[in-house]
Amino acid sequence: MNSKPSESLLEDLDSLLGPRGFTRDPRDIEPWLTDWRGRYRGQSPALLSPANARDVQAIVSRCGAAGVAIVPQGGNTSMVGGATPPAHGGALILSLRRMNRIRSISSSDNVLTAEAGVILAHVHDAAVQARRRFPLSLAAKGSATVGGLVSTNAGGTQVLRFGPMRSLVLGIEAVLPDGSLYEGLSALRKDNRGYDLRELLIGAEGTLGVVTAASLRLVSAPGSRAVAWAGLPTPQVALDLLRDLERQIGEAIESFELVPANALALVLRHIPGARAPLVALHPWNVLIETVAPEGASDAAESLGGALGNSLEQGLATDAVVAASESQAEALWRLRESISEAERADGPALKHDISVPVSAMPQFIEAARHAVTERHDGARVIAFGHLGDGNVHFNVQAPRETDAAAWLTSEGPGVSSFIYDMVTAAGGSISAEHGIGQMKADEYRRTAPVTRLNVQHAIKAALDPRNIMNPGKLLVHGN
Ligand code: 2HG
Ligand code: ZN
Repeated sequence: MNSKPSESLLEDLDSLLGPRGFTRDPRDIEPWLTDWRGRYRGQSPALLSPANARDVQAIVSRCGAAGVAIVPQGGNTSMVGGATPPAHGGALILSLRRMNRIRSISSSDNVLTAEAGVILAHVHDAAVQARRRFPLSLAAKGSATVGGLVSTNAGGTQVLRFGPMRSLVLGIEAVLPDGSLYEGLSALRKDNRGYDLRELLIGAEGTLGVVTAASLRLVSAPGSRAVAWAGLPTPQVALDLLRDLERQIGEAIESFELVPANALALVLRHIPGARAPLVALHPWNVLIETVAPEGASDAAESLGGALGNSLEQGLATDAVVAASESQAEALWRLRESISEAERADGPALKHDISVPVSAMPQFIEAARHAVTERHDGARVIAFGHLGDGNVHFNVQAPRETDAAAWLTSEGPGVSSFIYDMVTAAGGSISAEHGIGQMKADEYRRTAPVTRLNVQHAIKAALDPRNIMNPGKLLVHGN
């Protein structure tokens, strides 16, 4: 059990951090008590905003000694309530947003070192200025921060070619639960000295320490890029199209995102300025992005040629390649606005799941059928990263029902049902969003015992007082 922060601890933190780093004003704290989806709401007596890793060490040491819980927070874009404080109001929010300096960029090492509070879009800009790029992107790039991306092993829309954060983080600086500083920033490509703390901290959801900075791998800037949209009849044809394009242009493919007709319809309804990309509506669509290195022939030309061949084989019904950067952006906006459009449409159940890539088309159809058979009128929106075997299998309440009431009464049963199907298919109930508080119970129910035992042992070894983001990922012992 954690302790409530005492008045003397709060006064101590106040004098340590000063007015820019410490507030108890409810108006300052309010925006950080609720998650982006508006699904979780917590309470906290103070918001701590340290300026540097030394401040974080001092905070963690003091909270550790007092047994007070800390909830690290970056851009507050978690889909699973991972950065929302608990409702009992006993935990302190530790915001990394003030630590927003890019410490260094080396184009000869292809490494950018950024503090935890740097926003992803700023990492992108800095990399471009150095004539490089950081190849991880997601819809929340304007608010998601480096610390959160590391702590959730974020994925996004370029995993197909470059992998998730785990493949892009070379080193980490973090404050561990005992207040010590792990100085693991690194430009090394190879470092084989036993257990890797970096790997433990990536995806730990703030339960093993506070990430304060990370060294990120950069790749060369593309010579040109091409973005296309294709309409097709089924997810299986979509996957066949991907494999056919890989055969023709291989490595050039960076993104291959699946968009069903109902997700596109939500975007067209709720997102101002959104326009359908093809003349007809298709049951399924894919957004494809390819790049060509400098000096190679234009990406749009080779994607257009390859898509033309695939169309002739019946692997798409219709397709368009963006003719300009603004058309390319408009196509991406359709894809990246799905979460926002879904949120505007009302509450939904989110299931961020993976199965082996080859099994995904069949899984989507079978799971949709099974869910709608059990829950007449429930609406499945399955979209996302087909090429990674990861879709967001979201479920909306039947029309004409009170969505919030339906989600409360039916939601847990629907989610367990879907997670059982995923587990039976050898999949994961958390492909990219993490476990957070939303899936903690389901994770405990579905995870292999050995996996849970080892994770609890690691947690107990590093954070014996359970001060780091309690209630997330691992709950109630095992
Ligand atoms: C995406 O792929 C994000 O757009 C969010 O992971 C998915 O809103 C969702 O369910
Ligand atoms: Zn996603």
